[in-house]
Amino acid sequence: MRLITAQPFDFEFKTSEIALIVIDMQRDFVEPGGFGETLGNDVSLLRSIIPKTKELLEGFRELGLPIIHTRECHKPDLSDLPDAKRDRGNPSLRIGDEGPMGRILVSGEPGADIIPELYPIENEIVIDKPGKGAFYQTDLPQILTKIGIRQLVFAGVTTEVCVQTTMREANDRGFDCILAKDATESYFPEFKKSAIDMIKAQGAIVGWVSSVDEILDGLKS
Ligand code: TIU
Repeated sequence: MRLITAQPFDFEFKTSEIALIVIDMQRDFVEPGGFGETLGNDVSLLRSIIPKTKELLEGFRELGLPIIHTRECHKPDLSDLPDAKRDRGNPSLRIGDEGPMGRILVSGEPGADIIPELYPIENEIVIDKPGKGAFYQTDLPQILTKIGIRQLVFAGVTTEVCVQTTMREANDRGFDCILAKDATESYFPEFKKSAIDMIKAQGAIVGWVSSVDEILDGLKS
């Protein structure tokens, strides 16, 4: 039995069944002028996790374990963008509008791409998703089945929005999920803390929580 030290209790895993999923580390969320900032957020808060997320990514690369990156973005014709999502709230620019990094949250634009520090390399899977959850209107379920994955290590942004939504989708589909708490961040520190508390409560009702060092120690031991 192989173990990662975690909360609320150690996480059992099989090397052949575990993958890393890095959620939405896109310029639109972590750089000025993108979607995150149009919503009124201080995007600099999210940049603090880049070094630890890079360590996690490089650890998985060294071990030759599968890596999935997601990007929240929409088709250029916005046919996959519900009016309810485009019209919500009072952002300074809406999805599809032209911003300093191209059209906000549109596939193929510089802002929708993954930040250079964490850019995918050959053979890593990249999933474009129109929703907050990565299982909604994507090929992710079929891809995970095809490569035999049943356990997911989560990193990325934001903790209580796309990370938590995807963890809950995965949990309901029978995946064991573990969140790297120092490789995820929110625009709201109190929401990050609450999301982590919710995930691990009630005997890991959504999943486990651990650190990058503990995850890599467990995988390498
Ligand atoms: N706004 C916010 O916190 N997040 C998102 O809109 N998407 C993701 O979390 N990726």
